[in-house]
Amino acid sequence: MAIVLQRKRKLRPSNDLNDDECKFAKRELKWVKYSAENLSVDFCVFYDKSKADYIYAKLEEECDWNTGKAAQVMIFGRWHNIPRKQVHVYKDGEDYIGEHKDDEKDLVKTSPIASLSLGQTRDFVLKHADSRGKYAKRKMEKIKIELTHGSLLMMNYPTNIYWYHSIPIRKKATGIRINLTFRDFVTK
Ligand SMILES: O=C(O)CCC(=O)C(=O)O
Repeated sequence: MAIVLQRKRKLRPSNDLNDDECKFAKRELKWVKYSAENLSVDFCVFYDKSKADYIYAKLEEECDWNTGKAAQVMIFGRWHNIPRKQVHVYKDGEDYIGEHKDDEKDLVKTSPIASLSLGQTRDFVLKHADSRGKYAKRKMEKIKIELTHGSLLMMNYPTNIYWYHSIPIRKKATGIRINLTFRDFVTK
């Protein structure tokens, strides 16, 4: 699972958008809101199928996929495994991420965490900390969101403080899924 991608070419600066890109950036998105106790998640189809297909193909064509040491980065003196933190490739439904909260020391806790999905649809499951495991303090409904090809999920503050998230095993999911996660880190 979990392989880093590195672009072979440089990205253009974000203020260098052509007319089509400006139109795309300004278009209306149909957001769906998920709310529960201390949970706020926004979800939308960000790229239609043809755009999502195009980006998926570009990622496959233009990126080198690394593993091991080559897939790590040093942040504030600590080695981070980029695959776990930023880019995930799930080769099929056997690849998964267990229940966790994002706990990077330098994460700006109040910033949303944005997660873009490409390829195989997978479930994203949110569970309140109080409702986990054998010694759960109380019963709370878990929340399941289908992360479809081209979709964008925004996990807003304070969701990540109170809720665990995971991508569970789905044996029937046979395709590859690429996930790009965007987080805001404190810079010194
Ligand atoms: O693949 C995903 O959508 C979730 C990734 C994730 O849980 C994480 O980066 O902490």
